[in-house]
Amino acid sequence: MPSIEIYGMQGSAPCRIVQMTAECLGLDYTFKEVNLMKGEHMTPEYLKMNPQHNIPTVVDGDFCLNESRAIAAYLVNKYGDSDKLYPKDAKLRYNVDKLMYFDMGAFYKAFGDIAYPKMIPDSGMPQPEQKHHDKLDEVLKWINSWVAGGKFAAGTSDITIGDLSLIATYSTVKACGFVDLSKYPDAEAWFEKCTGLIPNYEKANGAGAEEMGKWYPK
Ligand SMILES: N[C@@H](CCC(=O)N[C@@H](CS)C(=O)NCC(=O)O)C(=O)O
Repeated sequence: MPSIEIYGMQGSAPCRIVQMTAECLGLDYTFKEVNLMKGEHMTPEYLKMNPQHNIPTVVDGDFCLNESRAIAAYLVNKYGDSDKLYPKDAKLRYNVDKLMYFDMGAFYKAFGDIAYPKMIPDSGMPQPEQKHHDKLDEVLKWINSWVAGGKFAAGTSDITIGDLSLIATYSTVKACGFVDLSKYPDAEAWFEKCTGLIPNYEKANGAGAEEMGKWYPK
């Protein structure tokens, strides 16, 4: 199995999606730290790999990729010895794609609207109001309903990259500690089940989520 390079930071949820995908595939990877606080994502070398200057960037041979969920799909397409993580069946693939778009556009957005203004007070982002907490509650209720009865989020019989994408955000919400997740018992059970299925979970996601959680003022 060849090796890929993942450029990023452990705290970054998008980087953790890629790491969890690599772990589930048994793909060898080298993690290369790109410290955003030190501006390492703006160097000419990094911009050559990823002109969008975000993390993660993945280097697979002479191919440079960015956008974490698209990277996860690419890795399964290229290296998966089955399509379980990213089913080829049109309806199931739609379910998985929907989760990944939902994670980026709704779940992480709802989390970020609350967390980032607190973590980075001088960001200029407006401080969260009740409506932002209500939105995150609505999103979590949807997730809770999708995984009710012990299901994976896309309704598949195996974990998919849709679950991995949601887990990256869910674990970050959990680590920040501002939501009482006991209100979503099916989501809690799903989270525990998924973390037990992802090889090297702590290295790939758990420790990074905790690191990110420390930034949220307690
Ligand atoms: N949609 C992108 C988001 C990546 C992203 O925004 N990464 C943040 C860190 S979590 C970043 O690199 N920010 C610095 C920048 O965009 O210049 C993905 O999933 O890969």
